[in-house]
Order: sequence, then C-alpha cells, then structure tokens
Amino acid sequence: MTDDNRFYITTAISYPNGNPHIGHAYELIATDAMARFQRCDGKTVHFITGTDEHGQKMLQTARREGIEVQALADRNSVKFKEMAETLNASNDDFVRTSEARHHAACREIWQRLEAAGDIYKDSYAGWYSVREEAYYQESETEVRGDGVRYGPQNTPVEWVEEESYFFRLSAYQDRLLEHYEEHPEFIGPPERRNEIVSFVKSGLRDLSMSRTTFDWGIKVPNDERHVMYVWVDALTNYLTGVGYPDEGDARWPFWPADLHVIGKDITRFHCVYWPAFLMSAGLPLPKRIFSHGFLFNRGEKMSKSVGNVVDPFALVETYGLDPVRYFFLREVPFGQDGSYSHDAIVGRINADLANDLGNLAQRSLSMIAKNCGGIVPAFGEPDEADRAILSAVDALLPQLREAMAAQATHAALASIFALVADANRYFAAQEPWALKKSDPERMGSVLYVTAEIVRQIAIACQPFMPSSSAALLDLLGVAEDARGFDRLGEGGRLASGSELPAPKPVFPRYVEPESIKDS
Ligand code: ME8
Repeated sequence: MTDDNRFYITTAISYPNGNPHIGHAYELIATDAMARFQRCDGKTVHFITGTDEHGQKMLQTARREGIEVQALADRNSVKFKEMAETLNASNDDFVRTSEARHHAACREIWQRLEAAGDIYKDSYAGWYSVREEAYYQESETEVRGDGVRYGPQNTPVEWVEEESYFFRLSAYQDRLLEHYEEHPEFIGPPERRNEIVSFVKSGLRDLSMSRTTFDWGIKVPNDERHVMYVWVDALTNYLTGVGYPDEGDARWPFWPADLHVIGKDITRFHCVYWPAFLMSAGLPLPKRIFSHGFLFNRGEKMSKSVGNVVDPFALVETYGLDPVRYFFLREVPFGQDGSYSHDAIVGRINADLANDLGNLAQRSLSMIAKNCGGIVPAFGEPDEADRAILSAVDALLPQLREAMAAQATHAALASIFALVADANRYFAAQEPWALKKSDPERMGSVLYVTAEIVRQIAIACQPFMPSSSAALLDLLGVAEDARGFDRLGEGGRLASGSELPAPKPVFPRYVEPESIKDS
C-alpha cells in the first residue's frame, strides 16, 4: 500500500443532545458517497463519523430532562449509530468522545501544545454561545428587541467569567495565512475560504481552552479543576479515529486526513483552530476541509430548537433509502444551501429514477429476456450512433473524478444522468422493437449497446445509490469483483453470450398513499 492509495475522510461528529435530524443525515450521506467513490476508484479508504458528547449544551439538555449527562449521551449516540445503519453509511469507525481512547488522544494533544509553549493560564471574561459552544467578542454580539444578546450566527450568548487556560492562537495568524495561500485547495468552497482568510487577516486572539464552572468533559492533564473546551476535545476525534496517540497503530498512516466534510456553521473551528492546534502539536494538517450548506425544509431553517426537525428515519421509510440519497446528492449543489419538499423529492424519484434510469434498464433488459432468450446478444459492426454513445459513456470517469475532487456530487450525478438521457434518446431512435422482424441482428446490437451503457451507469452510481446499483449490476450478471471503476470504459464491456437473470424493476415510481392524496 503506497501513501497515495490511502484516503481518510470524516464527517463532523454530531451533538447527541437530541435525535439525529436531516442535516446530520445529509452530511453523512454525502460523505459516504465520497468515501464509496474513492473505494470504487481503488483507494484504501478509512471513513469515520461519531458523536460529540461533552460541553455545556449536553449538560443543559441532560439537566432539562432530569437525567445524567452520560445517560443522555448513551441513549442518543445509539440513535446516531442507527441512523448510520439506516442510511447504509460505510463508515469504518464511530468515535464517541466519551470513550477512553478519545480521552487519551486529547490528553496527548494537550500536552503537546503545552510542551510547545502555547498554553498559559489566565482568566476569561466574555460572551459564550452554548448552542454553538463558541466564544464571541462583545463587538460580534448585539442585544435584540427581545432583550436577549445574540452572537453573529443568531444564537443567544451568555456572560462567562472564569479561570481558564489559553492557547496562543494569535501566534499562528501568519502561519495560517501562509498555509491558505500555499494550499488554495485547503478550504472549499471558495466562498468559505474567502471568509476564513478575511477573518484571520482581521486578527486572531488567544483562545480560551478550558472551563471550570462545570466538570462534564475531559480533564486537563495535571489540573483536574479544568475540563477542556469542548471544541479542543471534539476536533481531536479525527486523530482518535486513526489510533492517536499510538503512532504505531495500523491506522495512523491514514493521517493526515484527505477530507473533513463539515457544515458551513463550523468552518472557523476547522479551518482556524484545528490547523493551529496541529501546527503547535507538530502534526501534519488535513489536506482539505469542505463546508457544505444548510438544508431547509421548504425554505425553513431546521434545528432542534426551532422544532421543525424532520426525522431522517421517517424520510427513508416514506421514499426508500436510495431515492433519498439520490435526491440530496443531486438536487442541492454541494456547498450551497438547499431546500427540500415532498414535491421536489417525488419529482426526482419519478422523473430521474423511475422514468429515465429505471425504464432504460427495464426496457432493454426485458427485450433481452424476451427476444434473446435472456442471453447478452452479440454486438455487430458498430454504426455511428453506437460509436457516439459508447464513446460518451467511456469518457465518464474523468468527469466523475473532476466533480468529486471538488465534492460536487450534484455535478457527478448530472454527468451520469446526462448519459441516461442520451441513452434513452439512442434507444428511442434505434427502435429495437421495430428491428425485431426487419433486422434481428441489428436489434441485438442495439440491446447490447444499451445494456453496456446501463452497466457503466450502474457502476458509476454505486457511491450514490449502493443497493439499487448492486441490484442493476446483478441483473446484468456483473460479478462482484468486476464493479470497480477500473471496469468503466472499454476494458469492462459486457460479455456477449452470458446468461442474465430474469429482469425486475429496480426504481419503482412513487405513488401517493390514499391518505395523502385525499388530504
Ligand atoms: O456542530 N443542514 O454538531 P451538530 C445541513 N458537534 N447540515 C447541518 C444542519 C442542516 N440543517 N444542521 C447541522 C456540531 N448540520 C459539532 C461538530 S466536529 C469536530 C464537531 C451539520 O450536531 C453541521 O453543520 O450541531 C455539522 O457539520 C453537523 O451537522 C453536526 O452538527
């Protein structure tokens, strides 16, 4: 295994202070598609997700519910694990920050920062948003008409004054700017990069790194009155997931991460604090951090506190998993905000999946079953239309790689579905049903070409819709070990003469249940 062949990818770790919501599901689905893409493309992938269990927000929720905070974390982290299973996420690990291995990683990183001379004791006095677990300067806050003081992301802030350890973040301003300059790919998309560059240019203050007014967290080494600021602990999960501090661990060579996928609200923590901690600890920096947008339910912002959270389990139950995965990955340009609604989801399911891809596969495969005895027909001398469509599909992989290198899942799917549309046009124009009598050999060639296109489309769709793609590849008799991206293009052509199983529809139309139709 060479260095180049490893790919380490992470999601943010979620606060388990409530049930998982669509925002969590969206991030996990997208990151899973990226992880699966790299696996299909021959990489050895390590993909982790998890839960962020410390901090004041967890503590407040537990108090409100009248339970122990560890009990709250235990109860809800199970739901996040269940969500990962329900979404068919292919994560290799699930890090819970209350685990002993994570405590060990955090103690080690703290000691490294201390040894570098970057930690000192002082006292903090300023504003704090519990909902974001973030410190704000007074100038970043304002008192609104309701008499409440809010931070820049519209969450209430409270006054905090206590003894605290600080990290010399101010000392890293120039090195961070230099890093952004030398590695323009470090932060994506470009809007987020620009925000971070101007934030860092405006001047960095040292960061309060510990709290003393509660004890739910990871104790500071050699000073048990302090628990680490939850973001120090949370960010370190990316190291825990590769076995840190045991640099002899088999997973350690995956560091540095190739990609941290996060939401746009937590860009500052990942693109400013995290690289500064790593620089101080003498560890290499992640190669890229990509901030996706927020999902809104018909334009309404969703959050646990706003109360209009839509349950991802219910969404999968209603529409099916792969249609939901497809919808989120195709509908919203990854990196931008997006909204979803019942109508938009049903529109995509019925138009793209059932009508376009589903019909293409079903029509060509049932004609092979009916007219060719279920045997992949021979491919005669190709004509111009055959050559044009095959060369278009054979050119797919570089387009997919380019889109996915920029985390543009929507663009990757747009390229795939543009081919689906081309293939439908080809099929309609060739009229294989009419050739059945006039030129059965030519009919065989047209069916061969169409099935070959479906094969490549199914291989390309695996990262996005794993189960449906596998079902299509089963119908085409493609062996499990012949489904990698190395089989895209000419090298992997369907074998004429091989016998196919009886075709069945893979992408059913969404039909409104009576109760919804009548309401
Ligand atoms: O931020 N649409 O946890 P979290 C899209 N524990 N993404 C959304 C979203 C929405 N409506 N709501 C939240 C935390 N997210 C920290 C992370 S990482 C070391 C620590 C995204 O449960 C959000 O942007 O509030 C974040 O990436 C993830 O869900 C977890 O959010």
